[in-house]
Amino acid sequence: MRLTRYFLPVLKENPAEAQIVSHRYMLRAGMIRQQAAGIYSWLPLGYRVLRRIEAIVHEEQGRAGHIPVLMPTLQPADLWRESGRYDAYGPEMLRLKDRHERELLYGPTNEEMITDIFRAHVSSYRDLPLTLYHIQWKFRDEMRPRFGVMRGREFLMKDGYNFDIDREAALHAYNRHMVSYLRSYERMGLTAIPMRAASGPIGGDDTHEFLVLAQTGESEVFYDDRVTALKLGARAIDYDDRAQVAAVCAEFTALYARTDETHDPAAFAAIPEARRKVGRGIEVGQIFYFATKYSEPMGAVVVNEKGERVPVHMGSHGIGVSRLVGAIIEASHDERGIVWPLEVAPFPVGIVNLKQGDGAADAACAGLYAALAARGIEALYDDRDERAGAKFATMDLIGLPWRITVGPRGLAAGKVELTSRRTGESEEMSPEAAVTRVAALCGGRAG
Ligand code: 5CA
Repeated sequence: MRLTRYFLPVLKENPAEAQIVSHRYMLRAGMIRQQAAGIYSWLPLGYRVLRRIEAIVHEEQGRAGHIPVLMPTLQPADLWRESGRYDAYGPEMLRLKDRHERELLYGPTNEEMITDIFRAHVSSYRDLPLTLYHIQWKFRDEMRPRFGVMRGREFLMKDGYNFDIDREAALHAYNRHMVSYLRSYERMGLTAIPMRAASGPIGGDDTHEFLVLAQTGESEVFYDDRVTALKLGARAIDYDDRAQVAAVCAEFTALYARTDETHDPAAFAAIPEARRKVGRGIEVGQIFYFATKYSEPMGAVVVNEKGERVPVHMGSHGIGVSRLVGAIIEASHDERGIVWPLEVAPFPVGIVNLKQGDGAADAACAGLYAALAARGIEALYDDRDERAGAKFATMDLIGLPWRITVGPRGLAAGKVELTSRRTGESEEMSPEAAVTRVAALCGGRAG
């Protein structure tokens, strides 16, 4: 993408309304625009990151055997009357009426609707296990929308729902979600710690939240420092292997890690003092097992092996897709701007032309751009007629992992400069070598 043909409305000044760094940088980097309290448009750069996060979530859910669907944002109120949540949900639910005075709501979550789909089409244990999910906009009329996309009113969520024959099968689904979530967050460059939590309006006793440690997080967290070192890494997971998946979950939940809602001061005090940590965290996901809370009142029943009609065991599992954009920035930035992890970066590499209009520099940049494209790498080429300082400031602000700098002086010696946004380290090399190196560095990343 050539910057002169793109839409990147960067702001020079710090927006007064932004209290935390991710909100500030998202506004300054032209990623979002607020349209009403807690409601945002996603501008091209922000939209790219959002799409990349979605793609990771889809891939990892696919690996776990979970099936994508798409349910609407508007839901009939009557479905929610069946579960008893229409009245229980309170003022967070946006309620509306259509021209026929039929009551609708803008979905804050989808337990009822997915249960309705299930009961209409599934009636035998032979069709289980089944896990369906979607990535769809939600609305919660939060009392205090704040921190940009972190606590929005309209926000993008991945929500998945498992249907299983009994508690054991449903707990395996719970564990599959935990592992696939850990893998998703790791791919986004995040350490997200599963912490035992409270279930709130979703229900059930078994629930974990996933927290990214950050000073600006809304939850107070208490944890054994060793939990922050756990990594899934490249280990192979067989999602059908109940024992293996359970063992991974046991490994990641054995050490003390809780939010203020479930904190147990006595258990915490038993951890050696040097490892006892109190901090703050951003909740980027939550998983629930709630047995038959929705299947019983809504009649989601299957015939089991013995020919008996039994309500299915369910759970629901959410990832805050739009919140993650802010959470990643909170976890990865410096005083000059965002530092995107490669997998979620809007572009993997930027090209800075230090002297636009110089024949050799223009030709070298065009050549680099084409050679990268031929290897499937889309660069953001800053071809504006701007001073070098302004171009560097923009690149630093938008945080692309790699920058290739091209100028007449370097080119006279056959060199361009490759710079890492994260370390600031630069190396001179030929344009061909820069292309090969960037291709190698971008390894697994598509696009
Ligand atoms: N039905 C369940 C699981 S699918 C559910 O709704 N869970 S939740 O309430 O925990 O939401 C899932 C995730 O959505 C949260 O972990 C959080 O990351 C994100 N989320 C919740 N509320 C907001 C909000 N107001 N703004 C941005 N993200 C939010």
